[in-house]
Amino acid sequence: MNADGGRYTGLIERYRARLPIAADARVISLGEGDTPLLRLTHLVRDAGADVELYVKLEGLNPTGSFKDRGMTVAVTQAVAEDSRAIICASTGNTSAAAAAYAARAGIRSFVLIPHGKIALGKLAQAMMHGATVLQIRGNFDAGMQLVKEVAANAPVTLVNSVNPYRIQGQKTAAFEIVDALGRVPDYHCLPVGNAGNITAYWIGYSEYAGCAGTAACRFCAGTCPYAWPPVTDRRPVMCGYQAAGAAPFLRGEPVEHPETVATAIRIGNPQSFSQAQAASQESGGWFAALSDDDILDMQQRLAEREGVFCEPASAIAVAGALRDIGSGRIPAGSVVVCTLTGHGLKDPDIAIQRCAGRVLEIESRREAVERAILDRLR
Ligand code: AN7
Repeated sequence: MNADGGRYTGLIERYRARLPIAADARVISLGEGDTPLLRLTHLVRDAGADVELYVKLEGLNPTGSFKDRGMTVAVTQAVAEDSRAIICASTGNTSAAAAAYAARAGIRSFVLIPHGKIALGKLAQAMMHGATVLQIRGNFDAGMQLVKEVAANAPVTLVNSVNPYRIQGQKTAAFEIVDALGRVPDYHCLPVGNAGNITAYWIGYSEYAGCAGTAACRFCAGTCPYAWPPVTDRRPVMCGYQAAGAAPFLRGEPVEHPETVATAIRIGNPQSFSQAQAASQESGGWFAALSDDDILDMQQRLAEREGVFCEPASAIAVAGALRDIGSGRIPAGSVVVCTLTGHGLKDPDIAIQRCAGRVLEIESRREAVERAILDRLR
């Protein structure tokens, strides 16, 4: 037992041997990782499907999204390099995580966000944690271009997923899934925006399959130092889902004006495009697109039928998985994991709009309350 009495202290400590963090580094952590892997029952039964379907609840990370996994490693490394400030462009979640981990580290954060297209909860987080919030008259892709140029000149560390330490942290979600299931899932389904996460999962699964550090590893071609004996000999098929209005992977090229209600994945020019394409091909997987209606329907069904409240961008993974299960593309008997990337409370506006009319205005009298109950239970 260590000085912390063995309590969980974050993913760097848990997976330290597989992460590029110096032994004497000051670890910047908020206790991220170790998120639940929940089995869905009602939605599977509703669909008449014969699969084991799990959701990885990444919205239960400290800032409410999977971005914390990458940020703990990226900010730990930035501090180890004596960086005094970090910068990112973001559709919201990266900025929330960057702001929080910078606060924890005692350094400055600068975040570029697209005008008017960021969920309220995410903006509140960046502001509350003391980030300098720069709202640009442009979209995420324009912001990404700007921060790459700025970080090349100014004394700030870029913490978008082009920073390889981000990807290293995010790969740990794949480890957790295999560790929790005691096996590799047959299919892994997730939303794809800037494409860092699908890249990270594939690296994590590949590492557990003993591919990393070998010439066969498409990502490092044998240069990465984390050559481990395989934990398993299998890897899942990777299924990436995009909003129909922001689907560069289906077009095969960048989309100039991406639009979707799922603002988190309103991205037209993904920075990890080629890595994600390689992961998809190598795994025998595919990309598919869903409409905004499909996304919002599934967000609501997850909330109503399973008690799981995720943000719209996250629901796309389950919408896509169930559609592909229904068509047989994902065969019966499969073990399927979907990543629910962010918490539903991030975007209260969308949820409240969606549920308009669900609040009953009644008089402040016992009879009125009782009538409302009896009406509903009839
Ligand atoms: C909830 O915060 O890009 O394909 O700037 O917030 O790894 O980009 C967010 C992305 C999925 C897509 N789900 O992941 C940002 C940002 C949620 C997200 C994605 C994002 P990537």
